[in-house]
Amino acid sequence: MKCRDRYYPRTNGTVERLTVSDDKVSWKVLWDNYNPPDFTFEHIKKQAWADPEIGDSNFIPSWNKLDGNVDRRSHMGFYTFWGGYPQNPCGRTGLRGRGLLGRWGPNHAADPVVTRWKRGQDGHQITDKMTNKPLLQFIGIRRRDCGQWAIPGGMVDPGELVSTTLKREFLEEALNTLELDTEGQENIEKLLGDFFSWGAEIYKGYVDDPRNTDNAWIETVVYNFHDDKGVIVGSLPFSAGDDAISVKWLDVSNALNLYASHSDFIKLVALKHNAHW
Ligand code: RP5
Ligand code: MG
Ligand code: MG
Repeated sequence: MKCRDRYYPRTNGTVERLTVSDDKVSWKVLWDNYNPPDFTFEHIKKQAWADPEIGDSNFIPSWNKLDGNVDRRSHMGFYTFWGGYPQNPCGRTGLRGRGLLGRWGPNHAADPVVTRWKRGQDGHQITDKMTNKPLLQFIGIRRRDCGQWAIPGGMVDPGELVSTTLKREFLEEALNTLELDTEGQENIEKLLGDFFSWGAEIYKGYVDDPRNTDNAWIETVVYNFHDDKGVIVGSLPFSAGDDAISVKWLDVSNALNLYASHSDFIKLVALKHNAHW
């Protein structure tokens, strides 16, 4: 859905996707003259961390495999090819190329969902009046690129363990550790202790991200780190950093309208805790 919006993100309406109706999303539905525009940002092509163009003589990727340090496997199973280009496992998006994404095929991300129970002044848990279920809260950030609220996630660096990415992105975006001196960073490590060692996997797979194209897409691993008593997370000095411009506790409910498919991930977290949604 979100990668079939008319305009590609950050192009000021200059890059328009071909309209793909719901019934034509699947590659299994024949569309003989399907010929969407081809777009990759010039600055992406120049990045050392990004893939070269397909057909470049120096670029001999091992598709669907761990390619050196670069994980080109998909959580969705084996992806197929058309004309030498990987095909988005969820179907047509109306745009070829990589857009804003660095890799052809899957671009791996990780999303840490840090939660606590919503409590009143006196510390008692707050329950929703309609569903009679306790209210959960999670740390959300406002994205610098589009202004939408989101989970403080980010891309997995080549060779990086997903467990490292989950903690690193949370620290960078919700605790602004990139701007802290050693003392500040050590203080946060002390407050956190082993908090990030006790996560639960919530989801693994495709993300409906507006940056996706027919040939490049984001996949993620979502982990929930829950602080049942709220003492650890209650002591953290939250401050937005890196690609986040604000950070705050957001109440978990179906009124959330988050970036990409992040609301779906939060719903899974709510179900896991039998919290209000
Ligand atoms: C998302 O893009 C993923 O779920 C993750 O939150 C994010 C990673 O991209 P950046 O935040 O690094 O732009 O949809
Ligand atoms: Mg980041
Ligand atoms: Mg991010």
